[in-house]
Amino acid sequence: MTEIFDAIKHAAIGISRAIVNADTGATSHTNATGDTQLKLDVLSDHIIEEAFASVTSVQAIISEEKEVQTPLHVKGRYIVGYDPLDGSSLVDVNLSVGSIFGIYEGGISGANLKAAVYVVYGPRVELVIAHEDVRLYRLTPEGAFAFVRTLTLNPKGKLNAPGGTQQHWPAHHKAMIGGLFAQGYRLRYSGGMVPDLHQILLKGGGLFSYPATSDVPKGKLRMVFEVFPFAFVYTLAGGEAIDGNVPLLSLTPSHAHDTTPCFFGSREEIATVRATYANH
Ligand code: P6P
Repeated sequence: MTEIFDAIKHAAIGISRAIVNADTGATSHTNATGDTQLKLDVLSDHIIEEAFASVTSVQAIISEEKEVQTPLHVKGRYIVGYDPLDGSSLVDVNLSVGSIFGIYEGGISGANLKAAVYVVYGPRVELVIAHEDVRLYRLTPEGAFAFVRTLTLNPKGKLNAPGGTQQHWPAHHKAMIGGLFAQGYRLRYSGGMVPDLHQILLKGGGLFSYPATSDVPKGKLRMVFEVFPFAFVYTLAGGEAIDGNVPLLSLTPSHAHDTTPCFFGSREEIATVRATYANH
């Protein structure tokens, strides 16, 4: 697993440099989910693909930006699913973006996820590795990722990151989100999954939600590249991650680009979600 983490660190440094001056224009292509691909999406994907080329423990890599997986080493133990630059359209307005990685063994499903890594490209470049525990690293001026601290979620937090278009939220979801704000939760939502979930994790807890809505009835976020890795991180940090009813890590996609409604948070907030969705 160490050589996988080292490859991700190498790619993260390359992507952090590319973001600073890259052309953020659109290509004439769309990815498998129908999103318009930015030149920076393609460049980030290429940087990651190059970083994994010599990692013999990786059997294949599968990118959110590609329809099919790329075979690497036939005797490799792991398949790495990744979103090379999540929220890339936010670079244009100089907001934080991120890369997300899930390391799977024995097939791609929530139960087969063995480790997760994400990178936040913000005022600082930070990287979180979830394996035996959840560890925060920060890129130093010398170009190394220095360990900062382990991360855990309190049983109850203060932050609320409500995703999705409010006009399309189901009524019970709207009432639940309104109830949290009525209790004094602070709204923290940038439209970038990685910095939004990173903030809740580092600030002790709360709730990030992207529900099924009338315009995206199966949710927007992708199981393999985004949802499973963060479900792994939040669960290992002492929180929970569900689709409204069952643990997200109990799900198996029928297609690599499948999406799901998702709720990540501290235990008390997830209990509120479970109670809200129990009859819907
Ligand atoms: P909305 C970015 O495009 C992304 O995939 C995630 O990073 C983010 O959480 C979500 O979409 C934002 O979606 O519909 O709230 O703008």
